[in-house]
Amino acid sequence: MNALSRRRFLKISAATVVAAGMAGRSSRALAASATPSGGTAGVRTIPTFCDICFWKCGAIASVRDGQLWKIEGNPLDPLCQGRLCPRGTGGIGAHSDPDRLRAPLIRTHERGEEKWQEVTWDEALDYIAVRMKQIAAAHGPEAMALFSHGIGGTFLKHTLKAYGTPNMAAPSFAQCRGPRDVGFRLTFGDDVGSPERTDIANTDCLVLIGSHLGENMHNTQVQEFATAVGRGASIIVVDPRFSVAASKAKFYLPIKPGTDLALLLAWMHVIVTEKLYDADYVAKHGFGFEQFAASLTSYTPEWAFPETGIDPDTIRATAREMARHHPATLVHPGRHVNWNGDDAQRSRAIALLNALLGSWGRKGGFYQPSSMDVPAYPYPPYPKSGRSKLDNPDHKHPFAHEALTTGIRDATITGKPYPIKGWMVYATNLLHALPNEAETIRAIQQLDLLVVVDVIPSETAGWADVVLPESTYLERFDDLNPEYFRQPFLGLRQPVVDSPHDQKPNWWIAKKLAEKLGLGAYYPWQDIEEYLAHRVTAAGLSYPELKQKGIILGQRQPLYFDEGAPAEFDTPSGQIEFYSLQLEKAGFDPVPRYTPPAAGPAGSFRLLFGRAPMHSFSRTQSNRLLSGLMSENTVWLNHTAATRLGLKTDDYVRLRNQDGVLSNRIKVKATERIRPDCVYMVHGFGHTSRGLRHAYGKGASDAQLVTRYQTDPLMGGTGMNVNFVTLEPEV
Ligand SMILES: Nc1nc2c(c(=O)[nH]1)N[C@H]1C(S)=C(S)[C@@H](COP(=O)(O)OP(=O)(O)OC[C@H]3O[C@@H](n4cnc5c(=O)[nH]c(N)nc54)[C@H](O)[C@@H]3O)O[C@H]1N2
Ligand SMILES: Nc1nc2c(c(=O)[nH]1)N[C@H]1C(S)=C(S)[C@@H](COP(=O)(O)OP(=O)(O)OC[C@H]3O[C@@H](n4cnc5c(=O)[nH]c(N)nc54)[C@H](O)[C@@H]3O)O[C@H]1N2
Ligand code: SF4
Ligand SMILES: [Mo]
Repeated sequence: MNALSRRRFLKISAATVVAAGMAGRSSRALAASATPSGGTAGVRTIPTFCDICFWKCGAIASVRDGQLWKIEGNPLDPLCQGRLCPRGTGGIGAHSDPDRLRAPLIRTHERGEEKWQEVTWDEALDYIAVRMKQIAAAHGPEAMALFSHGIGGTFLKHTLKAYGTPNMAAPSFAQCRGPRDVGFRLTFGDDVGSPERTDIANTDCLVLIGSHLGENMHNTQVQEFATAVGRGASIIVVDPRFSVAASKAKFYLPIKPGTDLALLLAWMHVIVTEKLYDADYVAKHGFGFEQFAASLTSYTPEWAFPETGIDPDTIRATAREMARHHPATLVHPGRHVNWNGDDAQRSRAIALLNALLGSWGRKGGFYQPSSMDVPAYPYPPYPKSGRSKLDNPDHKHPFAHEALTTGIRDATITGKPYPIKGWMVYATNLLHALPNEAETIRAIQQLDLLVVVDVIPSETAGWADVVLPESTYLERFDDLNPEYFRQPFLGLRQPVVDSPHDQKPNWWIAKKLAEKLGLGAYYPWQDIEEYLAHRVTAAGLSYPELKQKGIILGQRQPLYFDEGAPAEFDTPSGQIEFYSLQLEKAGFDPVPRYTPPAAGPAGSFRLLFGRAPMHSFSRTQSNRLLSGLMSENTVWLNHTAATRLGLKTDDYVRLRNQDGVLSNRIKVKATERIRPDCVYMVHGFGHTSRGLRHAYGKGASDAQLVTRYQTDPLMGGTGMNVNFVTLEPEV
């Protein structure tokens, strides 16, 4: 871990212990799976895995005298190697959050007024089942959609498939990693996965384009980044903002936002014209190299300079630096890559640059992950739907291989290609995750039924007809996690403490709802442990062992081509497609082509956003331990621009976007660490839900300002870095 995040890590560890010690909540520890820890009297330790983000680090929770005490990394876990990130360490604050949802709620007033009455689980699930049956009778079961994010959605997906709808989507595709997966698939025939197959630990040259590791706290990657820095790897960071990662870089390129494709093309121009690429690798595995090379002719560093703001010498020097270290050069594919709407082609350019460097399938580049073979539970077959999913009508975005949240939202608004009348929303805060809040609310107003399953009263819950309070990850079992990774392993989430109120786990909710819908046959198991034990045993493994250790390791497979990993590419040509036959056939550019980003109104700043190490999206601002480390976000503004506007650090402003939307008040951070043409804020703040008593009104929401988005023609992702703001002093 790098020095900065390490310090933060230690800081939060201390804060956690103190605060947890003071919490005094009377949660009863679950003894069932506990293993006595070595020596500390009254302490039980229970292995599980974290859910403060979707990385799923193996964790060991300690319960002291019946109270949840602390949570640490499971040393057996290959993902976290015994260390959680600050958010994971502070995860116990999710259990003790006084603003948690406590009981099922049914709406009593207008949608959005946040007025409900507490009901029993039976009443809530009856209410939902009756309406779901009405929707199926009037419009067909396809008129129900599920939005879910994370492993906890598995059982609700099962119930909704059994009910007969194919319409289910997560924001992690169209609002996050979709373009990257498409760009890499088109090129290598496979995507980079999650956790990404990036061999950061072994790289000699790491290129980060926006990926702000150290603020983006995906644990494995941050640890491996620290290892790479410690080994003296050359780091190249491209970011309009001097990120934590930039502070570790040999080359920092403060690029003009939205122009990365120009830089990538110029880099490839240099590598091709100077013949610095891995010629053997390209000859052996590449398809269409000649056409690709010819397409780069005009993309000189001199051409890229006015586009990107990066001078030609730096472009050449960084291209040569990458080539010098190849194939152990890793141009990181990024994760949240929905920026400008040309994102799949930009991601494809990143894939192509890696292909030139020969890094796919090579040590220090991209390894071949594997997973353990854990058979699915033998459920009855789902009913066949007469109608296909409606998020991408006529395959308008031909390369969308996962469902589009925003496509379901569009169909809900228009009623086409067929009506959507009910939404079930699990562990996603759509009002913070999808661009253009007003469109989401318009869609919600078309519904006959909106059910939100959450742990806290999120903004989306504020619009629901029924709110179902879930047990947190520390209080429940979830589905098994047979992870795809360098080292295959199987992880188990299991309860550490009881839920403090009338909260229930997702599997229970999904099963009971299925029973009320007359779909009980889809849940032949009585209890989740029966299900889990069945699957683990079917995989030839021991469930008691998994409960005791939390992790079972699998057989490590060859990671690189020269170790015997198969050099196979699932593309039409069976090779790495420098020239994409699929894109050509679908009428798109077979090799990436640059179009400059549209400029904003005069005097405005492009709005950029990202992560802070101690928060996850919009889900942790209520967590008292994590909000203690950062209770509101700030807007980063270039120092010169701040002086021109008469603003200084800690002044409050409001941001107004190009469509007149005005944000909550937010503090200025005047800094040299950002270009003068953009501002930056951490995503997830500016909560407007009154039930979030602690987080309410603290900081501003980037999501509210993202009224515009640019849709990626290839795959329907929503580029959200296309909004512009001005700053208004708060008097
Ligand atoms: N403007 C803007 N939009 C974005 C992004 C951005 O940076 N800016 N980021 C994009 C990215 S990369 C992603 S991946 C998506 C993420 O989008 P989401 O997954 O929707 O992220 P969150 O906003 O954290 O919403 C998660 C919700 O799950 C709830 N939750 C937490 N734990 C549990 C649990 O155990 N059970 C249940 N039932 N609910 C739980 C939280 O309280 C919260 O309401 O957003 C995307 N959208
Ligand atoms: N602590 C924490 N860590 C997280 C998460 C979290 O919620 N909290 N969420 C996880 C998830 S789901 C995701 S998807 C990732 C997201 O994290 P990443 O994929 O690493 O990053 P992004 O959110 O795409 O980008 C943010 C960075 O891109 C820069 N940037 C903005 N515009 C441009 C541009 O035009 N060009 C370039 N080169 N850079 C630009 C910003 O200044 C910022 O540094 O983080 C993951 N890790
Ligand atoms: S990266 Fe952090 S928050 Fe995410 S699962 Fe791992 S420890 Fe938890
Ligand atoms: Mo994401």
